[in-house]
Amino acid sequence: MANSKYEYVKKFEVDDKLPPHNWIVLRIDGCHFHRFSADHMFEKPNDENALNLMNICAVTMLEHFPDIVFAYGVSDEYSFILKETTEFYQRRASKILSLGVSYFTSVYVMKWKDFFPHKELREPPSFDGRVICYPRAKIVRDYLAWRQVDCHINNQYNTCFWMLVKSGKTEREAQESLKGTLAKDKNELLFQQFSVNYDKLPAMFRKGSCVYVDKVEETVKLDDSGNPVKRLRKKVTVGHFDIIGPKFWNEHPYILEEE
Ligand SMILES: Nc1nc2c(ncn2[C@@H]2O[C@H](COP(=O)(O)OP(=O)(O)O)[C@@H](O)[C@H]2O)c(=O)[nH]1
Ligand SMILES: [Mg+2]
Repeated sequence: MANSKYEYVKKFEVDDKLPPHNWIVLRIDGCHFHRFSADHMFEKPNDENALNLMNICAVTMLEHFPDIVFAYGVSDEYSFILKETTEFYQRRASKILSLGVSYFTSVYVMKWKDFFPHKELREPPSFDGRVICYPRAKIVRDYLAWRQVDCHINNQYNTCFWMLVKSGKTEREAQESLKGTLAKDKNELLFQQFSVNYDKLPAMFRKGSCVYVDKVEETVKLDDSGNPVKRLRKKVTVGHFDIIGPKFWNEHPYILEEE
């Protein structure tokens, strides 16, 4: 049967193609993870398994979607950078957003038991997401720096807060004693009261996690004279680097290379 009578409904659809030559950032964030993390008894302030689960989901994203060149994650959020020239789903925002969020969520559920073998997943985790376009790699770097500064500020605060609570203060008292303190005051508090050197805490907690495709040299075989035959292999890698300064980007110029 010809469907011409109904086909006009398609005209209501809006074009949501993202502008060309822009880097696309997809940021996902756990919904109500304050409650979710409490219900699943995540360790405070950082739960290593919960963070590693997020990281595995991000690695799987990079393996599945070839145009993601970098990802940065902290707490219950992850940002994925798609290269400026991507033609993934003709750059349609709703497709990129919905596919990215649903795929990430499915992997999170599938991998849950690998990270929490003794904890039942008691409610369906969900993530919200958004896409943002940036016309320059420089702005993408500033975006990532913004997320990492946030990671630092939150982690330093939460480390102090939970140390105080674990030492017997109420949550209100802990909050009161941290009011108006500067970064160096917090480091001092950790050192004086708890003998904790903030800089010695795990890098994953302090810096968040970076996921990217690294080019690693590997020996594939030995030639007839016994010399190694090497080739470059692409490997999705997780690291906890400073991405605010230039060092990481100078060492990996191909990640945000503009065409
Ligand atoms: N205990 C614990 N909680 C976490 C961890 N990661 C994230 N969370 C929780 O997730 C919340 C994430 O913040 P946000 O996205 O602003 O709040 P949401 O709306 O409740 O998801 C944090 O405030 C924590 O309560 C973790 O590793 N351990
Ligand atoms: Mg959240």
